[in-house]
Amino acid sequence: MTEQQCSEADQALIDALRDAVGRQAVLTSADELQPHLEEWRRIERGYCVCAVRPGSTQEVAAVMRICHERQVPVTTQGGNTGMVAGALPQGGVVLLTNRLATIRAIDRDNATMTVEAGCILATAQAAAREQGLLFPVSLASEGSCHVGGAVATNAGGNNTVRFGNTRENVLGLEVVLADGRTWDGLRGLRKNNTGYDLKHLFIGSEGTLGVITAVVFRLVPEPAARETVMAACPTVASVTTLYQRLQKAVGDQILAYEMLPDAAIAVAEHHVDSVRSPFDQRHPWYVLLELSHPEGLGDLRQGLEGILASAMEDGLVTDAVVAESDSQAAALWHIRETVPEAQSMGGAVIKHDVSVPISAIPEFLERGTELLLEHIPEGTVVPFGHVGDGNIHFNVLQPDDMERAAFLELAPAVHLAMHELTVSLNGSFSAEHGIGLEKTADMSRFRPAVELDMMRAVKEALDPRNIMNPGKLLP
Ligand code: FAD
Ligand code: 2HG
Ligand code: ZN
Repeated sequence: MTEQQCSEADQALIDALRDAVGRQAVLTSADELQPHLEEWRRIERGYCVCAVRPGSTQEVAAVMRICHERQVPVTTQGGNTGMVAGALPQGGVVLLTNRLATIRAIDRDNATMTVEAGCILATAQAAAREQGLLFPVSLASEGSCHVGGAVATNAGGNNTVRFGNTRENVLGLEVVLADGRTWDGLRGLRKNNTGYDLKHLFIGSEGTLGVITAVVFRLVPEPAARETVMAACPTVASVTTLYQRLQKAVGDQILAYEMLPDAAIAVAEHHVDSVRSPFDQRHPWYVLLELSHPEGLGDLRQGLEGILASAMEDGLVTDAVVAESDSQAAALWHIRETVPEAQSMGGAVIKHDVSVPISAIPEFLERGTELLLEHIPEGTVVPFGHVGDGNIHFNVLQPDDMERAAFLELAPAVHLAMHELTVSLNGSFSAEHGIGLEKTADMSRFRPAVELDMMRAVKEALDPRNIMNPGKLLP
């Protein structure tokens, strides 16, 4: 393994970091650094002097003191599953959280869990489950993203309709500030009105204000009964109308309400052997919905069958598959969870993570699809995702007969048009993935000056030397 060429200042930085966290915990070779300089989408690339892997909050504090003193940028990286290149360093030090992975405590009676930032999300979920509790945040990337990354991006995911975004599930944080001081805010309280609620500044801050080292999450009782259904729907309007009916009938039992167009299932089937549509015929749209109840199954199944029967009578649903076992439910979820990866298997993807009021979804889907096809007539439009939150991943896939570079060159104009449409419908140009490196220009374009001023004032107060993930989030 070859060391990168580096300046005297860089070498001094590396030596200081090695003294602080140990030689093994400072990575400098090109081979070791490579995975941390690439992103999941394989579009942007990063660069850095070195990566550090601190093994404790104290070591994170030591790293920050060194970088603060020398005014060296620090980019915190968790599972590196982010979709907006937020975790890609643009120089300086990459701070990896994967050695901070301990579950410090589970308080069953308080229904809370204190967990270090580098713990894989699925590991935290499994630990909660062992105690009969449910960790409410769930994403397709949960097998590799970290809880710290989920907090830093305020990740949404599949259970948001019931439990909110990650923010709504965080009770306390431990954060190392830019200057190396540690804030211990690890409280497991549901009520605490003692001045500004500082944790909210760090949730969704994408590593621009501090390094989150540990989190207290609220947990909820593990539901005793779950029902998973895939329903085929003729139109987008039928998808949203079915949602309204479910809300009225079983509102707080809806755990997930996801939408897939036929193109999404076709792409997943094409690229992934284990994916198969559960229907004999193709349908334009599908809903994957999950209901859950803390107690028995009886009423839940009965209620669901009644809703589905009347939806079929009214033409909102043309076919439906109700999972009869956990493995059937898992197979239905497998289809949904495979879509992000399958899309990328056929080439590049121009992504839009956007949200509009649920009432605007049918119009948005129609106009958004037209708009994408105007720009890329041969593209496959794949609008899917968390329709119950109004959050659509309005993606378009690279056509077979178009070069990757030519396709990606179209991205800025396509993004602008799609984001303008979204904002004109009172929507958001970033529903759940954040801003990162990708959407800073949209921040200037779409967020009012007064909001940007307030954000800059917060940034200046907490990171006066601008070393925390510079170039991300704020234009
Ligand atoms: P990273 O990608 O490593 O980092 C993301 C950002 O957070 C960066 O700005 C980074 O600097 C910052 N950061 C990371 N850790 C810390 C920390 N400890 N302290 C301070 N800052 C930190 N997102 C959703 O919201 N909903 C989804 O449904 C969803 N599904 C996904 C499915 C797939 C297949 C993939 C690949 C991604 C998906 N994502 C989704 C995006 C991504 O997984 C989430 O944003 C996730 O929460 C990021 O976690 P991570 O640990 O990978 O963070
Ligand atoms: C999901 O919901 C993710 O699966 C990824 O947010 C979205 O692939 C995408 O665009
Ligand atoms: Zn999503």
